[in-house]
Amino acid sequence: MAIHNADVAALFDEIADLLEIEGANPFRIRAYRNASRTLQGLGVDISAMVSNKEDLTQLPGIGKDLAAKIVEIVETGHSIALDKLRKASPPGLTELLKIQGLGPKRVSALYHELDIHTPEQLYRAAKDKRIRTLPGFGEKTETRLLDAIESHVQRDQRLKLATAAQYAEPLVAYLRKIEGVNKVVIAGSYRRCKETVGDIDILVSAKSSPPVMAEFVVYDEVQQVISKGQTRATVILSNKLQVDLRVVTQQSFGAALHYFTGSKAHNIAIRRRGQQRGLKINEYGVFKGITRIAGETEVSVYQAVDLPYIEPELRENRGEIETASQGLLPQLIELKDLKGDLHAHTRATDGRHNLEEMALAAQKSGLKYIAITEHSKHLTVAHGLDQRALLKQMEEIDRLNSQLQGITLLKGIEVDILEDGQLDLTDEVLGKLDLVIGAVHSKFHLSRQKQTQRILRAMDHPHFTILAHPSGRLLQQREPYDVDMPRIIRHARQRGCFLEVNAHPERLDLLDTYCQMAKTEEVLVSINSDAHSILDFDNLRYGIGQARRGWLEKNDVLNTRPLKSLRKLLKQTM
Ligand code: DGT
Ligand code: CA
Ligand code: CA
Repeated sequence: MAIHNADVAALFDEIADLLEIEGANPFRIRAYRNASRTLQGLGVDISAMVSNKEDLTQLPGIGKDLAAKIVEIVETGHSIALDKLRKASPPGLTELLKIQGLGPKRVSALYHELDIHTPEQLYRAAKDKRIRTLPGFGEKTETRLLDAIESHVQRDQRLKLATAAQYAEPLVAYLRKIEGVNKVVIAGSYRRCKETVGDIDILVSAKSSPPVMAEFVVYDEVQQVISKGQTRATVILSNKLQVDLRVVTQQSFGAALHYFTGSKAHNIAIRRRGQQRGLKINEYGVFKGITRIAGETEVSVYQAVDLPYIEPELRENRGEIETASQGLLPQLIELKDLKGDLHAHTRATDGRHNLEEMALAAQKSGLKYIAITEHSKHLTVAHGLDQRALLKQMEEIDRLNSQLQGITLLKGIEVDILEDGQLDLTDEVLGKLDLVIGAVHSKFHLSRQKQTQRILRAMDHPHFTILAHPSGRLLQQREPYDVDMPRIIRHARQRGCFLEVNAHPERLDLLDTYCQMAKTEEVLVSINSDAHSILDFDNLRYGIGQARRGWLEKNDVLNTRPLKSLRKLLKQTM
């Protein structure tokens, strides 16, 4: 079975986790984490690189030792170093790390002091009020942990969209090569660009279905065949991802695509609309009595119920059908509409590449400008910049801008919003920048009122431009902090500042429904990669998906503006 980038990354993460619980050298731990990040963002297949004998040390953060470990994992499926670490600790210990609020230090304390190494043991200990006795835990932490364990246990097996894509895209390419296959399209929540997907639904139109079925179930990654019929099959891939495949005829393709794209709520509403017109709609077509009147294309299905085509990202039955019937659907933003990226890091803090490398990579992705927005000094884990280091970087940017052609670097900062709403750098230096992104990176557990006030106060700062990842959630890892988002959106409007749609696959933050609210309030959003490496500009597509789910158009997005208009808009905030 082929080893994917994500598989190697997961093993490296596990090594880093175990080393950290063990209390190993922080630099060693960091090296594994960096390597994992490189692999997760890598656009090329690491297995292919290994079999082509390419030099892996070319990759950011991969030295000789890690390169050898990658080769070992790709060739054997495991790592001896990891096996050793696993042996030295009870199984399941790393499972505890997935519980919100538990880092390696705390897991280490729980394990060494209370011999806790499973979520169940942790739950019992918290119920028995034993956790609070540990130094550094306390009663509050104990209560918080109880909630966290509960949501951990309930968490389902959904995959992040970008992770699913790593598996789905090669499978689609494989299916396209089968003889007699016309079209292969992924439907379901994947096509609607939901941030996580439960399974993958693939539709194929082909001359004949048996060869497709036969080839599908022998795909290299298939671990288990759940069912296999004449025209449909379900399998589980090696990463536990379920894939449903259906082969349909050309004349039903549109109807099937519509049906299996969903959402279910949207389908039901469309079917009802059909019934009102005396039509029956199912995955085979649109029927008047026994006559098929539409179904070859999705457009024909919508036409049959007097609607224009509705984009998949809108199909959640959140008002799109009514809006479509009034002819008022938005013209959704597309990736090519982005002219720049306003959030990127370099090696000066926790990024992997230098200014010039980032600028050239952005240009290669079709962008005209990028803002360099390093962390500020308060964020010590990321080596945040102080005033002096920032001023020095600004000089470098000036120098580079005078050399670069066709791409412009903007001077920015991702400045920490401190607990009291102050920003982590002085007005004097912030005033010299092109833009100031404010971000919450600490004190996630303030009360709703305090958290909201903290952010509102930061936004009132004279130099504040964009609120980074406004909810602070990390998909499947950290819930959004408790904050009055409608109030923040309204405040952004009054204040004339902007909100970020952070495109990182783990963030996708602003949330889709709040994108919609920002649009209604006429607050522009900025779709930003938050790039920490030259590979991360690829993530912009997930930000676009998120924005499309939030009904956003080109004009609703700050960084679709050409540089000159952008500068004007930025000036207005400062
Ligand atoms: P997921 O997989 O949980 O992320 O979400 P979906 O939307 O991909 O759901 P899934 O895979 O269960 O089904 C794919 C599509 O098939 C779904 O979006 C709509 C359609 N579908 C499934 N079951 C029903 C149903 O009972 N009625 C209707 N009208 N459509 C259905
Ligand atoms: Ca699905
Ligand atoms: Ca499905």
